[in-house]
Amino acid sequence: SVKGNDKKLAAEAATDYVKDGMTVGLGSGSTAEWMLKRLGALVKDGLNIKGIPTSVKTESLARKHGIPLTDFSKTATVDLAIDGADEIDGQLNLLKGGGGSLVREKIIDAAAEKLIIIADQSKMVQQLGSFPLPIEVVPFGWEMTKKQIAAYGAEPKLRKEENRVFVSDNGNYILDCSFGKMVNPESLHDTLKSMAGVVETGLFIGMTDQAMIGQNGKVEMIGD
Ligand code: DER
Repeated sequence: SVKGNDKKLAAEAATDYVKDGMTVGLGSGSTAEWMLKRLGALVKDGLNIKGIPTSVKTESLARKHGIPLTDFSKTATVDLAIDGADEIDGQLNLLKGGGGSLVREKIIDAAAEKLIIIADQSKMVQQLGSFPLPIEVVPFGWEMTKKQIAAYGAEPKLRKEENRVFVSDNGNYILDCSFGKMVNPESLHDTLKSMAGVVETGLFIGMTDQAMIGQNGKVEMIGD
């Protein structure tokens, strides 16, 4: 219960940065769900925003909470994105994708003027990589892509959901790759991203402006 509360506190602290008239990138995951709930209440109280969801699941939750939605055919700017993470290091580099939404998350988070990450203390790490790195790959030739990635020391595992291969919102597969602690996550991302068949990795390097970290009933803000 305390843990859940810390996620809720972090999410609500981030929503303080949502101003009238904003287009807001809506993140995915359990911490982001607290953000959606809070934004729904603020919209009900008259806050005028439009959300761009980072997953089909977030889209349906946003609709449930009455948050008006838009998309990139209607808007060229995202004023603020609020998203979760699986790991956050001291430079606010992230490992994301535990929920399988990393491709749309990265498109929206990268487009945002400002990116605020919300999490509890359990996500803070010295070095990224203890959590398996999710890599989205094209289904065609995924076994070959897996082999290429394995050559870099990971054991890529095809993500399954209830014994069926997990298919992302974009119709792709996800390989969860245990690289272990990463000395240089940026160069690892660049190497992986250049491989044929790789759509995106869960390494979000140099993208985060601020993090709201909940711990023991308090929220610490990291970043500018
Ligand atoms: O997949 C992701 O990157 C999501 O942001 C998610 O992993 C965040 O985790 P949470 O459910 O603990 O917020």
